[in-house]
Amino acid sequence: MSRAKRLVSWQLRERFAAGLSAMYAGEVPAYGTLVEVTEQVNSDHVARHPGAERLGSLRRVTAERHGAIRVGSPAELAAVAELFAAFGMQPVGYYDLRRARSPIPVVSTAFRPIEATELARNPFRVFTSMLATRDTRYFDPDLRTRVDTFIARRQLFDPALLDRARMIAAEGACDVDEAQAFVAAAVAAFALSREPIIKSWYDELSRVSAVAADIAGVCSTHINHLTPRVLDIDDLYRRMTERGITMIDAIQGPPRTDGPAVLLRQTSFRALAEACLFRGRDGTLSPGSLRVRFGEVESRGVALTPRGRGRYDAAMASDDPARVWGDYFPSTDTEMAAQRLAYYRGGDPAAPIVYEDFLPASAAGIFRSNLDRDARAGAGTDDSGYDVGWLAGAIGHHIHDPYALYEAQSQEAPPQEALQ
Ligand code: OOG
Ligand code: NI
Repeated sequence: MSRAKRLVSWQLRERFAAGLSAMYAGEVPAYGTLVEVTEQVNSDHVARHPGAERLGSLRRVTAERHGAIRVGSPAELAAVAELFAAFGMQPVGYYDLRRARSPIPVVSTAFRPIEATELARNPFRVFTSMLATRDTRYFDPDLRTRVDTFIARRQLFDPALLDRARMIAAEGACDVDEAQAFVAAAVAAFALSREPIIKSWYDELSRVSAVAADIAGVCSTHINHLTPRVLDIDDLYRRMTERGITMIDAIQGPPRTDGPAVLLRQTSFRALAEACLFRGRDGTLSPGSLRVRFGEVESRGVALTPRGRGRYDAAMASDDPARVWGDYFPSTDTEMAAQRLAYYRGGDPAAPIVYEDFLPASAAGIFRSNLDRDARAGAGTDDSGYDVGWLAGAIGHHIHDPYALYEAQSQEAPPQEALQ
């Protein structure tokens, strides 16, 4: 029996990431510049540094992106989980950004492939945050009810799209002639809506937090940034500045060091304000603008073990992490592996396992640096009950522990050809 050609989940994921990238480039011109400069930095870097592909092939890194979205309720997060499952992306890790030095009223997870071969094919990931409406320090009971009601009435995804996603996830593949429409519909669900925004509601939420307004002040979600991966973030920073794009922040995460790159370094720039329409109390429409999207770039290093992460946190607590780095970390992969500070496939120092996740302090810094202002938590204690177990139960999905995934990878044999 002849069967229609099928696309498997990584091929769908590759098309999904590419589709979002094309859409975002059309919407946010500075993103196009960022991708262009990133590709130049990466090919220059690989040409000059033998072994530069040890943390991922140039092919993987060139296509590599992470996006970020924000939703308003566990039901919406569950819908996101169903959609992303069709692309082989599962929730990994729990980030409580309310605990950051500059708190943000969200709890988050990241959807990504979890197997080494899948990550090597296409590692697309989406940092996904949920508004913490149960946290009474931000939302009093009356406001919480109104936010929850508003969220419950909107529909982020067409039910037919979610039905298709469930079927594709169950089969692990999709007929090639259906794939294009499915991916296009999934991409379109994350476009910035041009629907009028109710001004009084948006403003009321903005007084709680700019993030609350961005999430619950409108009837849809949107990709708020799409981040390419660069092999030399300091070089990128310099070249973007030369192009006249002001990178707003210092680089988040570990300092530049001579030893093995660890975890994740990120920096961002603010996108331009985009036109929108506000609806006033009397129903009249007036033009306005919002700055809800931004640009970000990242570089990735080796994944740290819990022990390495303890050292990292201690180094970062210093006033000058770069100066004290050598007190916490050795300068070679061999030593990192011997001291069990980082993960290496089969324990082989020549085969570092790249960090595939995020950092809560950096994530909060990225959120923060792109807001005009954000509110502080009100007084009181946190009795919301949010934690990873609560979130997993609320969305009805297991949330993978990143350390367990790295640990399992480190037990695998050193790399084969496919991972190079
Ligand atoms: C997410 C910010 C976090 C990162 O790379 O750490 C993030 C957001 O602003 O919605 O994307
Ligand atoms: Ni990001």
